[in-house]
Amino acid sequence: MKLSFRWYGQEDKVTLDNIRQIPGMHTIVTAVYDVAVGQVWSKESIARLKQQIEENGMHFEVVESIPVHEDIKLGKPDRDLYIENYCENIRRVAEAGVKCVCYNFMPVFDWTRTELAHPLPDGSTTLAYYQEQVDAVNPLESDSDLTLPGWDASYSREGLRSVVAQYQSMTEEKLWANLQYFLEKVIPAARECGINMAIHEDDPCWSIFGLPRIITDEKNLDRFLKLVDVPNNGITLCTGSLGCSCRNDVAKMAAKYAAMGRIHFVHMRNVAVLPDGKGFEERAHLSSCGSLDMYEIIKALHDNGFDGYIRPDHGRMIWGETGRPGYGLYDRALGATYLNGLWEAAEKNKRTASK
Ligand code: DNO
Repeated sequence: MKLSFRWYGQEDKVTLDNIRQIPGMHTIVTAVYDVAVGQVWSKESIARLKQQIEENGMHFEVVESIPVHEDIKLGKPDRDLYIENYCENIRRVAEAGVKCVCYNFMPVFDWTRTELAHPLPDGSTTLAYYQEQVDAVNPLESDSDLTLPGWDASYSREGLRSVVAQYQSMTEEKLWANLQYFLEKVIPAARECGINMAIHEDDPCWSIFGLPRIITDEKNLDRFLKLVDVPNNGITLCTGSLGCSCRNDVAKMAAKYAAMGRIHFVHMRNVAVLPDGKGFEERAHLSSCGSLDMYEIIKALHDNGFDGYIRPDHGRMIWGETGRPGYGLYDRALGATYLNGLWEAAEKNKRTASK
């Protein structure tokens, strides 16, 4: 595995100087952030990222994300233009040495939480999702300024309402068809320049605000991989996105999709699933802090030949750190060292077992 860390560019309070001191750090995961969704990234911006990262002794091999324009997900007539721009971005990042591109196909809202600084008993704060708070919001009617992390902040209140309204007649099957249309154009372009595409599961992995969500469980991931059945059409296994539903056996999925060679990127984090569908709280990475068995997941990846990129996902805020929710330095760095430890254990365990 290649250990990686997400960095939001020059504006990020967490610096490349900080990140390079985390043991075993290989790859920086980032993107061009100053271009509107659907537009082509300038070669200069991509080259600048590469240079900054390499000057700090790390590699620029993963992009998270090249976002998918809503008109592609909605299947609107101008989607071909946006898909062509998408393919051009793939070619441009490949030229700079990128090997893997993470993206998602969630209508309108990316990852959604209802509390950004939920206090935990040890004095840290974390991200949480309480279903009843989500159920109380109707983006079509709400007159509050809805902004939560992960949401595209460029929407005005009216803009958000209007894009949500366009999905009112969208069924899951229609969204599948639009995803297939996108993949049939994008995957051949990615293959040509050696990029592995890695779709991120929907977070949380169920419908919110009445919008369809389809990248949610094993059955749907099986269906997704068959849409274009080549290795470049793969997944980002996000343990927290899948693991917030008890229906998903994340270790089993890790084993299965790693053995198929279809996991190109892994987001590792732990969640505490609340009883009776009440939601979930994000927790420290350590298995005993949440509902997921992180060792079993890493072991499943390792023993099934996973050799892609892995990054610690969201961290809590600890030691008084302030910053981008989920993306501070300290708790993610603790997560990274824990992942190093789990991987070393899985490796040595397998070696001992085969002696
Ligand atoms: C959240 C992230 C997601 C992810 C996108 C991929 O922390 O994991 O925002 O980057 O869904 O497109």
